[in-house]
Amino acid sequence: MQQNSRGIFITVEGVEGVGKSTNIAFITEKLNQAGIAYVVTREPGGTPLAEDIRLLLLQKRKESVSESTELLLMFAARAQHISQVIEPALNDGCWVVCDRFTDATYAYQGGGRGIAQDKIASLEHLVQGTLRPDYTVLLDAPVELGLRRARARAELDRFEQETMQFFDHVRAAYLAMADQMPQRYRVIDASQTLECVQQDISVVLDYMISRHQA
Ligand code: Z5A
Repeated sequence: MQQNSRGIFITVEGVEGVGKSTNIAFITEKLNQAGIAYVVTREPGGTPLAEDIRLLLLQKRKESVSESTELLLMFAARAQHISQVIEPALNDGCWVVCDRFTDATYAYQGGGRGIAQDKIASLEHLVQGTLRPDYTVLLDAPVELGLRRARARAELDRFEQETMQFFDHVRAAYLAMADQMPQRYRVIDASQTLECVQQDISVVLDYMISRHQA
């Protein structure tokens, strides 16, 4: 279906292994059924250059990575992703479904690494201007559960090697953002069976679709 007005920007967030990739596939299936044009993408990444930066960020290395380097690389990838993928798609009237976005920076670099929120906010302003997600689906589950699922699956990347305390701070930062921005956030209990998680996501998506396709 051809869309005329600006598209809707949906981000999916949560700690590792909570089911972001699995449920993004479900979300896009629902958008297909509703005849909505969409782009599905991810961060860090989403363009060839930003995917190169992703590799730099996730690779395990002997050299320790400074917090500022990590923060700036996240926003460098994001700047490219916004200009090449997100803004053009939204301007074309497509919905954008993004696996993580700037709230991941507040959660991981802010909550996890302890970088001050105002530093992150100044880069957010520089790179994004007024661009913010319309909706954020937070898949929330106890950290141990997500990590168990993620670790059963593949070799650990640089982030996945962090301590439980780090991930507890990440989860707490996400839940704090959900409390502060109830209009944007939809929190789903990701510790349920996949069927129940997807029933909850369906309710949220039906609301978005009815609100924006009316
Ligand atoms: N990062 C950052 O620090 N700052 C930033 O600004 C950004 C990112 C943007 C890469 O992210 C890293 O970048 C990430 C944060 C950092 N750190 N880490 N680690 P990523 O999103 O690519 O990586 P990830 O979070 O590790 O994603 P993941 O491991 O692919 O997890 P997921 O997508 O949430 O889960 P999944 O693959 O859909 O599911 C995991 C398994 O659980 C799989 O086998 C499923 O079949 C299973 N599953 C899912 N749901 C269920 C339910 N409900 N029941 C049972 N089993 C389930």
